[in-house]
Amino acid sequence: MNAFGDKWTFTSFGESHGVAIGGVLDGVPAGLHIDMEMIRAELARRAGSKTSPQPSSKERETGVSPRAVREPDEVEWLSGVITPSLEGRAGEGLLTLGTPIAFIIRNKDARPEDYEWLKHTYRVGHADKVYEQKYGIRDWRGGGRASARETAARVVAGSIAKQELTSKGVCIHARLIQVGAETNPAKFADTIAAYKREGDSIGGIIECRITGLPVGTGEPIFDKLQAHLAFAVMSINACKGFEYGTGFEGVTQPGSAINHISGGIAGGIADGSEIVFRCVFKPTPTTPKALKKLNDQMVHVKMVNRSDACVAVRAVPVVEAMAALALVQFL
Ligand code: EPS
Repeated sequence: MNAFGDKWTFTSFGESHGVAIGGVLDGVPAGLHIDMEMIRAELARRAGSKTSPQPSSKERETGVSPRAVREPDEVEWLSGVITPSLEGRAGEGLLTLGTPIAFIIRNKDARPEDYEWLKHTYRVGHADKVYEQKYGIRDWRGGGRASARETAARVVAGSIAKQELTSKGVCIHARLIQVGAETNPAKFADTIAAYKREGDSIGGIIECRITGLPVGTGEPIFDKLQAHLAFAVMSINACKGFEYGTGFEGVTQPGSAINHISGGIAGGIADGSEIVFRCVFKPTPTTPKALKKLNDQMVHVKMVNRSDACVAVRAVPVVEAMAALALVQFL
């Protein structure tokens, strides 16, 4: 389904080349202050830049989707918030009303015509085919509902959740720790650029660290904290694996060497230490190389340049957003 969470319920909607993508966030208490600058900064990170909505030339070279760069990602608030001045209060940002918060982000750089030739052709490793098999119909314009564009709505909702968690002393911080086989962050950009030059893509691993979560957060047996984090993170497009604590690599170590590593969670309950989880993102299936196989004439060159060479780069704030949406349910 398209809704996440039972206390703070986030519903995501919209297709990549439709009018807009957006969300409804219900269950947010009244009177919270929303820092708009923080939301803008998170959206800019998601679009490929840490500091501004316009990625640097270096970032652009190294495989960030040019469409994501061009999309202004301006949030239009439809309900659930008012400006502090309407309440006779000073300050920037918005105040929550306790009613459903609805917002949209218009798709400004939608170019469905670039995708027309994929109407009846399915990309290998993409969701196109199963969407059509399941529903008998699909929005073939870009990635449709399965496009990473949808993650912008998650970042807006997640940022609100993150602000609430921060006010309670909970900090969530994710970073890219591996690109392909490369683990030196200084070499990530060049590694991605090399795959991009080949018309190819590469996967990546993100590590997320959470501090300040009260001991006891998490509800055994079926609502274990790690199960909720995994459910949230694995719902992100292209995410193929989740591990925490000793993870998969722990299998090669004797218990005496690794039993002290809890990953911040024991028995599904936060133990008060830092929570550390990792997740892996596969290489983007929409690449010039893959599309050339589908269309030898390559008449639709424009479209092939629209995807990321390493989607894990832009997934970092999305992982934080989904972790925040998972954790805020426990407050
Ligand atoms: C993406 C492919 C392109 C990207 C998109 C991520 O979208 P589409 O094929 O749907 O036009 O531009 O990124 C964004 C537009 C964004 O805002 O993140 C993909 O393959 O996931």
